[in-house]
Amino acid sequence: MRLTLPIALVCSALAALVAAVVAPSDKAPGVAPRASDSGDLRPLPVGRGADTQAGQDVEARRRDDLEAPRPGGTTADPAATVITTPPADAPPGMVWIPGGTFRMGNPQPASNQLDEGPMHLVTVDGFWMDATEVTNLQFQEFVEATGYITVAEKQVDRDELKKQMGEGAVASLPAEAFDPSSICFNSSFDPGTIDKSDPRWPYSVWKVVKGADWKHPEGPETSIDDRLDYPVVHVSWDDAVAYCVWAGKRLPTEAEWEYAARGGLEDSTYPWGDEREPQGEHVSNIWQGDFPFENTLDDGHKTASPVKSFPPNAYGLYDMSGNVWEWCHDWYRPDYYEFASRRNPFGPARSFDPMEPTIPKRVQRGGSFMCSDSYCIGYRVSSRMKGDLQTGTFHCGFRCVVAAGDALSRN
Ligand SMILES: [Ca+2]
Ligand SMILES: [Ca+2]
Repeated sequence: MRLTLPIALVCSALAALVAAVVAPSDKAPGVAPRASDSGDLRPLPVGRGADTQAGQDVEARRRDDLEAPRPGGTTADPAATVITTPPADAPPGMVWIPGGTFRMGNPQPASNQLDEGPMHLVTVDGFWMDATEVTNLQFQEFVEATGYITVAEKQVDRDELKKQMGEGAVASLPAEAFDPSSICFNSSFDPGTIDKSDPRWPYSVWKVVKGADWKHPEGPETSIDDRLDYPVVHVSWDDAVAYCVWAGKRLPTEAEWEYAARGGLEDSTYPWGDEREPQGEHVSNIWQGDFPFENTLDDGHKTASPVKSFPPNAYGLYDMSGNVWEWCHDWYRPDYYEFASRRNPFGPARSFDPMEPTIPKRVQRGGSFMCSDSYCIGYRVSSRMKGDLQTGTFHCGFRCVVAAGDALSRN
């Protein structure tokens, strides 16, 4: 099924939908409702008693119902020995993340960061993680081997759209609304139209670009010829998973991602510590200046940067803060931390974003070159973001993991 975001930006019916919600981030807006395997999207009556003695049995049953199926090679048993030693040599391009227990989340989330709480202890078993975001070169190898076509390269599925919008609305769309396209920054937005007191203002700074896809990251006139070591972008969650399957890997869980991003530091704000620019040095690719009006480019990069442009964290992971957002395995729910398993959590069984409740979303982490302190601060290790799983954008990519248990089960 083809994403419908381009339609959202050209169809008045979807524009009304978009206008009804707020995305407090640098993220492009979500899209129309659509069929999904996410199932029931209603909010769940989740309590806060998961860590209390009372109601433990109820909570255990609730978790069985609410959490996603656990893959082979991982355990939810809190008594199981934590895997800290790699059972084999690291796969090429990956680094070992020794298992352990950490405090996940934000101890004092701001009012627009409430999904980062409650902070809670999580134990993850060891795994290998790609040292960098998946690059254009790596994705090119996948496409050449499989003939895979990403969502941004496909025509919009008219029949699918009818299910979401109704026949009349689809019939009124111009033919070009179905052309392959993806989402980029609208650098020609009119500053005079930006009213930051209006929560819908971020929608002014995005645009649908016909011909934008992973091979044309900023539109059809651009290419990856000189960007093979840049992170691949304009990939949907499904596209990322297809790559992972081909590579014999999977997407990291949200817990694995945050544990790895922290680099063994306790309660730090960033992968390297608590100062965003230690000793005045820029150590990540984000946005400097007043977003979206001015990017002062103090870190040297207007959009994406080659992977490894900045120092790695203590685990040897690059760009865990900034450059491009990274898809995670988990469905997104703002209340997931309230009922998540404490051992190898694998995400909720269903997606629910109160801001766009009809759109199934997966977690994204780490922020991007579009994140600034004047609006989105998604580059913190505890920051949570969510994206329509069928929408790619010019500032979201991914990296993969291989769990120790997964590797052992294959041997
Ligand atoms: Ca930058
Ligand atoms: Ca990143």
